[in-house]
Amino acid sequence: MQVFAATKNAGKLRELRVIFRRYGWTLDAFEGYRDPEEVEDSYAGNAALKARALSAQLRAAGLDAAAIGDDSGFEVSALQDRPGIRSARYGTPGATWAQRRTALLTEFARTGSADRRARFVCALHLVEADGTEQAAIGTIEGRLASAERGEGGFSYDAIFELPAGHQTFAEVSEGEKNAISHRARAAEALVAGYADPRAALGSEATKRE
Ligand code: ITT
Repeated sequence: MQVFAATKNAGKLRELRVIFRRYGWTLDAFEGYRDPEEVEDSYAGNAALKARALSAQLRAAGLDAAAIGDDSGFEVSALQDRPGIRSARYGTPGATWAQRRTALLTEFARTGSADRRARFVCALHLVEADGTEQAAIGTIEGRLASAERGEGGFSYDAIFELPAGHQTFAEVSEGEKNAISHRARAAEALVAGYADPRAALGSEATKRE
């Protein structure tokens, strides 16, 4: 299936491409995608906003193709799960990613907490060419590292430590991350639901509640 990704984040796009290739889906960026304001208060809500916005833009451009939105975030338990859905906007506006990671480690240190539990969450939302919608969420639990480590990945990867092996997401290979990540888990659930029409009905019913 041909799918356009509603994202301006190159790291996400690269991972989504590799992950969905396993299921025979070809993902591409849409040149000129105009991202909506992320006004919802949930990952799922914002993923839906992105996918629906791109779907409308594809239709306006005369393209009969599916659109997928990804809204994700990094949650630290000792910070009441912040930065969470505001992960892309954490810290000083215009800060570099290295500065944001340092700011988050500093904020955590100030709490004095020994609870380093942290997780990544990814919500995916698919709008097919015929308007059918499908949604899924994936999570990976781990810990906030004491200092950033590793050169791979993007954004918060260098400060997220995996429970097994204690490597950060920036220290493992792309293949290893894409085998277990929040994004991979969300994709697996999305494709499973897509293949099962009863699951699609279930998610529609949930949306209406
Ligand atoms: P789009 O909305 O254009 O997709 P964005 O970067 O604004 O891009 P989000 O609103 O979903 O994306 O914000 C999620 C934030 O969490 C963003 O800063 C990401 O870089 C970060 N993030 C998401 N997945 C990540 C991952 O696998 N590793 C590291 N950081 C991640």
